[in-house]
Amino acid sequence: MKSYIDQKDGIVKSVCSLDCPDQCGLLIHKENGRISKIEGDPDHPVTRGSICNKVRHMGERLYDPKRLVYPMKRTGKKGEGQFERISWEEAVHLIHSRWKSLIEEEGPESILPYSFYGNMGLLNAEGMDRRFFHQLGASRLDRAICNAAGSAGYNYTMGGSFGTDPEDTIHSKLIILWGINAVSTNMHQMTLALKARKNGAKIVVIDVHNNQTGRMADWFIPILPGTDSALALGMMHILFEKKFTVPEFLESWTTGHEELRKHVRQYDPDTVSAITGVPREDLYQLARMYGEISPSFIRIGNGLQHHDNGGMAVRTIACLPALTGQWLHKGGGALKGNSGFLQHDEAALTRPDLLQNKQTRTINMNEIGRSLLEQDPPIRSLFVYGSNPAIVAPEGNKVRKGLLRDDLFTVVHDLFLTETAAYADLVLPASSSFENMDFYTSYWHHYMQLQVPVVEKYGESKSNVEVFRLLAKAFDMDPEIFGAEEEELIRQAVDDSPNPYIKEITFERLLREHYVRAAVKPLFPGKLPTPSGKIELYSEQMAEAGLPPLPVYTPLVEDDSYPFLFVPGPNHSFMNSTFSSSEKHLRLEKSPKLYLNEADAERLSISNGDSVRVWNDRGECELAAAPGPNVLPGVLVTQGLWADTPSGAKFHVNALTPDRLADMGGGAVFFSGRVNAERVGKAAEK
Ligand SMILES: Nc1nc2c(c(=O)[nH]1)N[C@H]1C(S)=C(S)[C@@H](COP(=O)(O)OP(=O)(O)OC[C@H]3O[C@@H](n4cnc5c(=O)[nH]c(N)nc54)[C@H](O)[C@@H]3O)O[C@H]1N2
Ligand SMILES: Nc1nc2c(c(=O)[nH]1)N[C@H]1C(S)=C(S)[C@@H](COP(=O)(O)OP(=O)(O)OC[C@H]3O[C@@H](n4cnc5c(=O)[nH]c(N)nc54)[C@H](O)[C@@H]3O)O[C@H]1N2
Ligand code: SF4
Ligand SMILES: [Mo]
Repeated sequence: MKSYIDQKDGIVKSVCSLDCPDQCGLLIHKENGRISKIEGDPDHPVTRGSICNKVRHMGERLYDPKRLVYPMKRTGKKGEGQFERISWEEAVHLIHSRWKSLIEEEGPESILPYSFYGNMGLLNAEGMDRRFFHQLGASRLDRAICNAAGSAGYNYTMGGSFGTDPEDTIHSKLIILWGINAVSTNMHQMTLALKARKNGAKIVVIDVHNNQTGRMADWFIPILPGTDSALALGMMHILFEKKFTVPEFLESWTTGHEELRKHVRQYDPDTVSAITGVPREDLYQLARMYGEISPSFIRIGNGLQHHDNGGMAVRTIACLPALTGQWLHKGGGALKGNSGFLQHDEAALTRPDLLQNKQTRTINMNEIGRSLLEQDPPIRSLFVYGSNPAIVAPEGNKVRKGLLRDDLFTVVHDLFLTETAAYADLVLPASSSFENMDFYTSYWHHYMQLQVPVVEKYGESKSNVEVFRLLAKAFDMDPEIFGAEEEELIRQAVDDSPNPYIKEITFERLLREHYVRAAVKPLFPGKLPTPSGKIELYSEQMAEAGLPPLPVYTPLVEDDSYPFLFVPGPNHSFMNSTFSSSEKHLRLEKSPKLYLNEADAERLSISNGDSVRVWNDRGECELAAAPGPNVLPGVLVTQGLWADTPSGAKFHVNALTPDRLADMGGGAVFFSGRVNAERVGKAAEK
């Protein structure tokens, strides 16, 4: 196996491990055995040498003096963050003995893994851990916090995570960035869109916030939160009425276009304008542009699906390209995610057979607070890795109350003493992705990438794979399955995968070529993995699942009568809560702002910079007001999942977000909560 660990100096090809669609190729500079610089790899076919500021400054995070170096056990009260050093041997012994008695007394389902994609490497994020917990028979986690609703909606329409090739989008003549803050969250899609614009394309942004991306658009269309499916249905109404549709495409490659044509008559421009806040003339103009310009490409973001009706919003938008036959044009179509193309052999890697058909319970991670407090029989132990639920999970106050339970044995494996780790009984230090071997599959572009270890593991840190290997050993699990080395695991997952798109990809090729492209062909002419093989404008599958078989608009749940919808999304300089305690990234981001419409600000006597308390029955936070025209009346927007600060600043936005589940996929509804707001302090005099 190729390793650069012994090499003291040099430049090594690498890959960004963060939960970001771009999955950039990196060059890691090494000096005296340490990473001295991180830059983009100009040889990467899509990301071509440019990377974001977050990762350019990643080095500071890797060598941050706050990084965890050894295992620790709690000495103070839960939540206080008081710990003392222990050995790995003791840590593994403590986990093993506690879990062994829990399994004997209450069964393995009393143990719950809780993880997400702090590191997108597949062995570490969803490899050895899955094997271990399957064999243990622990409760299962439904990892639905990110894109579950939208993926389910897109899949009903298109059969899987298959969309336009982003590299083709330079050929598009109309690019609609719909509910995605691409400048911050998918920067290379923005680069490609700007290239297309040089060739004459128009960029339209549809968002509830005229943010970094909206400001770069040729046309920014503000929309009321949770009303996107109504807008798409209004577009369909006009497309059918004005005969912008392409009957041959509808006939050959879709189901239910006749039903849809009749069905969308009810979504007339006046009705849709009243729902969405998009003026009637703008709706007509948008539909006309969409009907006339080809190729057109819709990049469907994650923001618009973090709503009660998020699955249907994505399902509805995903129908649009079929109406105008865009899938037949290079650069035309839509993209929610592309992970279907690079799908590895998941069963070979995660071994669901080890569950032995046991009907273990599944807990939705969006309900973690409620589950910790109310689940019966109770969760007695939580193993957290690659995620920071005390900051990122909805109903944050419930989450923290749950983590405070004295009878809950919590283990947190992370690079830092996160807010969640502060509640742990045991804290284990994690190695960074640059210290591990793993493979990566982008959910946006079509390249699979390999990470080989670049530097020694920091302190006594261990990768997720190593930790679960150790635990498996303590539990006497089969060494054939649990002793497998990283290289072997990658071969199992990739080399003989049944996915035809990656038939030619092997461990050897990854090692040699660094960036290996899936054998992607245009989707049409072709057969989709939907039941009909076509784009399902009418979906029998949805009817069977008790959902409306045709796209519809359903209003958000009115959970209370507070006057504002609260949209707390991610920010430019953090990656979810990652970097929210890094000094450099904090300096770049300064402090969280509350964007509100100037009319609302005036009514509430709120001026720029004033401290505003935002609250509902779930909790509160305090943010600095930024009134202006960038959001519609009745909407409050803030960006960033901020860390708990030593000063106790109230930045925990998820204290206010609901833990309801979306219409599909058990998805999260971070942006569908209602709140009130009041000024509590004046802006400091400048
Ligand atoms: N810099 C940075 N990059 C990131 C992340 C990060 O934290 N920071 N996080 C990563 C992760 S895990 C993900 S999932 C992606 C998320 O990245 P995106 O897909 O961009 O999703 P969000 O940023 O959550 O929301 C996108 C936009 O949706 C808007 N929005 C909210 N509600 C609605 C609505 O009802 N309708 C419409 N049309 N728009 C709405 C928000 O104002 C926001 O501008 O980014 C990834 N990349
Ligand atoms: N209000 C609001 N809340 C949101 C969102 C929002 O838009 N608004 N977005 C949601 C979305 S889309 C997502 S995806 C989630 C993301 O939420 P999380 O998945 O919790 O993401 P992070 O906050 O980045 O936390 C990742 C943690 O993993 C750790 N880590 C990194 N690499 C490794 C490793 O190799 N091993 C181990 N053991 N740990 C590692 C990092 O140090 C970090 O503490 O947040 C959700 N929460
Ligand atoms: S976070 Fe995204 S844009 Fe930044 S380096 Fe990683 S993959 Fe590239
Ligand atoms: Mo996400």
